[in-house]
Amino acid sequence: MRKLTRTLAAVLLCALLPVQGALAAFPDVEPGSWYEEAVAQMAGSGLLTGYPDGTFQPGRTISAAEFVAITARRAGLSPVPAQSSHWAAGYLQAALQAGWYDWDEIPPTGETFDRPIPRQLAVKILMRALLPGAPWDYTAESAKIRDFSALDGRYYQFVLGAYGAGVVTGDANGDFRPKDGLSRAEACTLILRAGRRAAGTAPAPGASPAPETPPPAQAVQAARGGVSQHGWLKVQGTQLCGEDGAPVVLRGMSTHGLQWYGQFACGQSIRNTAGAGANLFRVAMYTGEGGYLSQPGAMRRQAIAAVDAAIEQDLYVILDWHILSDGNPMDHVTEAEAFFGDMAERYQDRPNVIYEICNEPNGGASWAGDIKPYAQRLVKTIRARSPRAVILIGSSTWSQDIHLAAADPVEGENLMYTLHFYAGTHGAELRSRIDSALGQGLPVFVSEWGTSRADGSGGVFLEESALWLDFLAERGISWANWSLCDKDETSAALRPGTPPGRPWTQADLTPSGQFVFSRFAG
Ligand code: IDC
Repeated sequence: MRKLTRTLAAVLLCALLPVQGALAAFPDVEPGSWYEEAVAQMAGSGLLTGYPDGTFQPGRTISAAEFVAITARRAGLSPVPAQSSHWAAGYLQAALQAGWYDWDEIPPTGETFDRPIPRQLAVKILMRALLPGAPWDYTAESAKIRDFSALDGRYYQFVLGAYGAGVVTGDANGDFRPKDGLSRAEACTLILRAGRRAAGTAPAPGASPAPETPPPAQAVQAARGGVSQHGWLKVQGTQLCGEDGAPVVLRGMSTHGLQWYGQFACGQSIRNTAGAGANLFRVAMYTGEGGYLSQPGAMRRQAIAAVDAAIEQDLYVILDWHILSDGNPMDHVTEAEAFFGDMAERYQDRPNVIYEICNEPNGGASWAGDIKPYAQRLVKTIRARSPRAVILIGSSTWSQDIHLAAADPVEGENLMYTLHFYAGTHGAELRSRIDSALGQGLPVFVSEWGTSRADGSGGVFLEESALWLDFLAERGISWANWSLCDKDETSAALRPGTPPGRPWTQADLTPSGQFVFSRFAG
């Protein structure tokens, strides 16, 4: 076995080491093929050669060891002493030390050195080695990758950066196939392109002339799972499903208060959110704090404009009666009935619209005495105009008391119950409350959550947020994140001063925004 390993190592070493005269055409490299130039260049620079029998084997899958060794040579990284006797161990150790990849991705113990390197990892290594710090634009680039949802989150920035730099273009179907292997021909092409970009001999696509003005606004359809795909939603058991009965998970952004940050609740901002992969938008219409109760006409107009803009982007859209300082929904039940009656009539033919009838009851509002009777009235009002729409119902303690709703739910179809959490404040206890509620048959919808503490600030708590989102993903629970605005608070997705009216780049997003936008796909 050991001998065999040595022989194999010798063959592979031979396949990689520069050999004089390697420029001679390989019999199996088709003249005029898409990879011919890359192979010739790479072989000509002595970065790799053919096999001892004179072939190059362009279609053969490249191993982790081969890819790292070639990239290291291209980047001028010398091998360092390593424990394993594998032929490429010195290169792999040097690359690991240089931070091109993490220990778990190619363990230095060697068992995966000779396995195919997944494309997403190859791109990470390439970008770290040759184009570190390349900018990445989530909105622009993720839309180009048809199978973006198959990509693991830890590779987003590298793959998006590689697309932005023109290093990767995707296959004929627009797929990246992040977990597939890479042929030797493909590897040569990628390494050559990245090397040229690093040397400044290849312009970044779209880099010249530098756009002085933002690109024109373009309609972007929801990247995945919008209304055109799923149609009228229906609740089956505890799961939200599409018209065809298949489970659907909605993920997207909530606005901040329309009365303060309405500029992020229209046109381009909604388009940017859809373009980043969201299929949900929540329109938070505060009732108190200068909201609907003090200026019903203006707030109604703004809410309608936001809903219409979301519909245009193929998004599902939650119309949220955002009670907060006014903690008991019964206090303004008449206004709520009038508003939702009007809206349910207006949007009765629109499968997009979801009605959230009371954001967060709090204070003295009780489930049995106030919230449930309120919900029964509102469900009746909405159902009379829009019989199929999904209706979201809050609970006491800022929509955390779903156990009370689970024990005594409202009668009717297509009703879901909201659970709100803030990752810096709420954790395992609320999660287990969700599991109990689901176990009792209560459909749960996280119509608001934040990466911050419950006051909208503090942190940012991304690890806790990731735990939460994984938990929700495992259970097929939909969510909207608080909030799409540029307020100087950690829960805000945009940096202060970000213009609402142009496409955003990664640099416009706060750490919270970057994290949340990267999780629309799951
Ligand atoms: C917060 C905003 C903050 C604003 C405050 C009061 O982030 O800028 O000053 O409301 O209007 C909720 C509410 C949501 C809160 C959010 C964070 O639904 O309106 O927004 N939060 O405190 N419930 C739990 C947390």
